Amino acid sequence: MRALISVSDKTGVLELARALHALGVALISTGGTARLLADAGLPVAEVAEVTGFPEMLDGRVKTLHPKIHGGLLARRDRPEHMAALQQHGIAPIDLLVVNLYPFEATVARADCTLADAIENIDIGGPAMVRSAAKNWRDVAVLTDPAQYAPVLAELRDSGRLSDTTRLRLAVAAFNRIAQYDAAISQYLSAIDLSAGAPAVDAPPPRHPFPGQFNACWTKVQDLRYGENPHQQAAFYRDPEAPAGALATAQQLQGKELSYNNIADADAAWECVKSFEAPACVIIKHANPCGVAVGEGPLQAYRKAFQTDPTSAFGGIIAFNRSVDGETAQAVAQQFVEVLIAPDFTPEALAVFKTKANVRLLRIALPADAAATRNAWHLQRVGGGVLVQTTDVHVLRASDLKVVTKRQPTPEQLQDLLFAWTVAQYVKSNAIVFCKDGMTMGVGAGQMSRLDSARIASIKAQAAGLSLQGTAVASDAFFPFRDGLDVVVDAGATCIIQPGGSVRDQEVIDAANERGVAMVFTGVRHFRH
Ligand code: 93A
Repeated sequence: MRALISVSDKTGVLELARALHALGVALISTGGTARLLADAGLPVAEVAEVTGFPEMLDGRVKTLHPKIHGGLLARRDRPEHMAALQQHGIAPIDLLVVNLYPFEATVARADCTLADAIENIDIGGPAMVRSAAKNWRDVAVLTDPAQYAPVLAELRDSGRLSDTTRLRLAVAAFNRIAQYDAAISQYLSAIDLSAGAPAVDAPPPRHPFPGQFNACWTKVQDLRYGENPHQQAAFYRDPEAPAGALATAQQLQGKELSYNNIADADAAWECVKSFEAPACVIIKHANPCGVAVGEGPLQAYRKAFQTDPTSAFGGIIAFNRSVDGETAQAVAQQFVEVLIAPDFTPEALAVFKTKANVRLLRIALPADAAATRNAWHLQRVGGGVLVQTTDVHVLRASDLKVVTKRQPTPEQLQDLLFAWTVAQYVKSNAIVFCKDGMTMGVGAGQMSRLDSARIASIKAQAAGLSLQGTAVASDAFFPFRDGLDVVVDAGATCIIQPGGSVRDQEVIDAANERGVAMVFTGVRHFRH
C-alpha cells in the first residue's frame, strides 16, 4: 500500500505517518511535508523522485503530473488501466492525505494583499483530492486531521477500509473542495473592479457583497419537521459560524431540538448576548415576552418572568451567566422548552436531571459577545434571496439627542437604553415599556404602531404591572402624535425613538405638552 501525504496544516500528520509506516505503508510526500517526515526519521520518497520532475514555479507545479494522477485515478478492476500504469512505470497510490493552502485564513486577515490571496489558491491539492475522491472504490482520501484517528483504527482492525468509509471520505472531500472554491469565488467576486484591476501588493478594494453568493453549509442534523409537522426540515452550520453562535451549542440533555426550538433559542441567545449585566430573556414565537437585568441570574429571571407569566409558559429562556442551583430551581417551577446559558453549575444540572424533557444548551460566550454576530442576514424570497449585513448597531448614551424641554434623569436614561436594546429583538412594529431594568409591557409584530402600543399596555395590565413612570422604546419613528399619546396615557414618562418623521415637530410638541422626556437615536431597528 502507498500513501501520498501533502498537507499545509501539519496537525497530527507525523503521528499519522508513523502509524502508516508501522502498518507497512510506503510514504510519498511534497517538499515541506516530506522534510517534516524525514526529520522524524521516517522513510519518505519526495514527489519529485516519483515523477522524475522537479517541483517548479515556486511550488506551483509539484504534484500535477501523470505519475501522480495516474496512480490515483487508475481503476484497479480494469486490466487496461493497470496495463497502462505498467507501461508508463506508474505505481498506484491507495491513500491520499491532503489539506489545502490556507486560503480562507489568509483572506480573513485585514492586511491580506491580492498577491497573498492568489498565492494561497491551491491548484495541485484540490486536483489530487478530486482524483482520489472520484476513484473512491480504490483510493481513500483524508482531507481533515479529525479523520486520521478513526481511519487508522479501521486500518488496524480490518487491514483495509470499508467501501462505506471510502465513500464517506470521498463525499467529505468533495464537500471540502466545494467549500474551498466557494471561498475563492466569494473573495474574488467581491473585489471592486470599477477603477480597473487593483494593485496586487495591497488589500484590494472590496464590495461588502460578493458578485456570487456561494454559501456552503454543513448539515448538523435532520429535524423531525419544520415550522409545521407537514414540512420537512434540517439544521445546517455555517463554516464561518462566529464564536458563541447558536450553531456551536452543545446540548446537555433533553428531547431533540425542533425547528421552532432552534429559531427561538437563537432569538433568545442573540438578545441576551447584548447585555453586559446578568440578564435573562424569555422568548415565545420569536419575540421576547420578558427581558430583565439583575444582580445575578436568579433576580434577572424573576423580573423577566413577571413581565408576562402567561406567555412565558413553554418559553425558551436564555441567560448570559452560568445558571446556578437556585436559578435552576426557580426556572424548573415553570414549563420551559429550552434553556440556554454559557454554563450550568453541577447543582443546576442536578435540578434538571429530574426534568429529562427540558433541553439544556451550553454555548461559550465570547468576550465581545455583542459584536460577535453573523456577518450576513438572509431571507428567502421566491426564486431568490435577500442578503443584508446583520443589525449589529449598538447605541451609546452619547449618540442620543434629547429633543424635549424635559431631560431624562440618569435612571430614565438607563431604562431607555435597556428598552432600546430589547426593541431591537422585538418584531416590528415594536413598542417596549421598561422600568428598573425589566420589560413591563411588550407590543410586537403589529401592522400599526398604535396597536403595538395598545397591546403592550393591555399585557402589562394583565400581568398586574403598572406602567406609571416607565420608559418606552419604539423601534421606528412615530408618524403622528397619536402613538405618543397612547404610551403617555399608559403611564410612560420618557420615550426613545429614532426620529426622522416629517411630523417630528408635531410629536416633539406633543411630548412637551404632556411633560415627558424624549430622545432620538437617529437609528431604527425594523425586524421582520
Ligand atoms: O502549488 S500547488 O497548487 N501545486 C501543486 O502541484 C501542489 N501539490 C500539492 N499546491 C500543491 N500542493 C499543496 O501543497 C497541498 O495541497 C498542500 O496544501 C501543500 C503542501 O506543501 P508542502 O508539503 O510543501 O508543505
